[in-house]
Amino acid sequence: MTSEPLIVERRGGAMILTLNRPEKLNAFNDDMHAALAEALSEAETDPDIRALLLTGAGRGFCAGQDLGDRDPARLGGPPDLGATIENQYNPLIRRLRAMDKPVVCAVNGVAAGAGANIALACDIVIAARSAKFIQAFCKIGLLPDSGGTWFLPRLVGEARAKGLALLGTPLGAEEAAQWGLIWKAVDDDNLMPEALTMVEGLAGGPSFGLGLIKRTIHDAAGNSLEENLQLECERQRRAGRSPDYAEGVSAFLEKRAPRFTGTEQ
Ligand code: LHQ
Repeated sequence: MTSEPLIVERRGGAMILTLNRPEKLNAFNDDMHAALAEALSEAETDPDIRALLLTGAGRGFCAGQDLGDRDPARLGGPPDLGATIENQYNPLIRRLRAMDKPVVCAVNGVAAGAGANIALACDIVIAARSAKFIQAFCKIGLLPDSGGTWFLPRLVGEARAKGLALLGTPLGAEEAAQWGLIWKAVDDDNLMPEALTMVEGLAGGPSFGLGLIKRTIHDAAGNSLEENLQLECERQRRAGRSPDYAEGVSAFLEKRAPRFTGTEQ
């Protein structure tokens, strides 16, 4: 019997995506890629979805590509890994980054290869203390993909990026948080409660403003200070016209909880 490679659930304004091939530590096959792409399309276009949570079923988060499906011996020759990257992994990373809605990643266990870098492409990474991040590519003659060569040096600096990528040394969640690779490590039992509270909070937040925060921080990676000062100015002008700004200020002054709608107008 085959089960769904991705479990999609909604909790209020949050979409919860659970990679679901636990017997393979949620390694990606074509079906899982297709299911995730479909769910992300739905999240992009449905205004009722205002935040996402990505996690894994079982003891692992994701072990990257299912190597059984890209085995030169089984395939009778070398597969075109470039095609896999171009058609599956790169579009996934682009979508996670371009999504105007915050994406939380709850790393529940080992995150290896592309699995580690898909986590890093999410906006907030919270990991179980027992989880490990492994740039496993160097063990099989590959280089970090799914944005790894871009994310790693930006998050932890070139020295640590090279150590992780050239040695493939597993990095525990606690150290990953200390290094600034992820937001935080939590006790295993607290992972899902904390991640769900976080994503539900984000889903009830001022979504237009949250989208601008994400986009403007991303833009900063390729901009000068002057360029980002300009962007901040333009986008703050728009944010300041949103109903959520008015509501946020009223709620603050009236000492009550805000009720955000998430819209620009
Ligand atoms: C797996 C996998 C896996 C299949 C565990 N595939 N079965 C992009 C484009 C195209 C092609 C190439 O790649 C890429 C990007 C990439 O992601 S390349 C990197 C691919 N990933 C890896 O190299 C990691 C491979 N896995 C491991 O090194 C270990 O499984 C880790 C360190 C993640 C976990 O070790 P353990 O906790 O000791 O678990 P295990 O090794 O016993 O795995 C459990 C099962 O999952 C096992 O199956 P079995 O039938 O023996 O119980 C593994 O074969 C299977 N599995 N990863 N990527």
